[in-house]
Amino acid sequence: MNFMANQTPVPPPLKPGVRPTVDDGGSVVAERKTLRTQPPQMYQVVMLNDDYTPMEFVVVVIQEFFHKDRETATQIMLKIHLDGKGICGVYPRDIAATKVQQVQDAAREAGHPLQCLSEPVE
Ligand code: TYC
Repeated sequence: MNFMANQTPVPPPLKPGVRPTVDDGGSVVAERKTLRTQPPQMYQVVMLNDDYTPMEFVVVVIQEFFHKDRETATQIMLKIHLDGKGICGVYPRDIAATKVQQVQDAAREAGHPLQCLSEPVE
């Protein structure tokens, strides 16, 4: 007896959670994604306190390299003195790195141990 003669083949039952795959004939669909330009990552220049650099030197450095008026520079210096560190300015990465180098060069030149660093914001 021939059981296959006039019967349509029945696919095996699907496992739970498995959906049948639709044969798309191998075509590839490109998804449209709008890529927006992101603002550059900003870096904050952080100055650290120490026990030796004179307050006046720090104030002048902040005025000169971070373009703060004397009042603001004094407030930033005092914050660093009291808290151990403080932000002198926020810039794109290369500019922040240049500020750090300028401060360190000026401090070494004057014989002070003043330290600063840059770090990404957030
Ligand atoms: N603590 C220093 C002093 O008493 C002053 C100072 C302030 C040093 C800020 C570094 O980043 C600094 N002379």
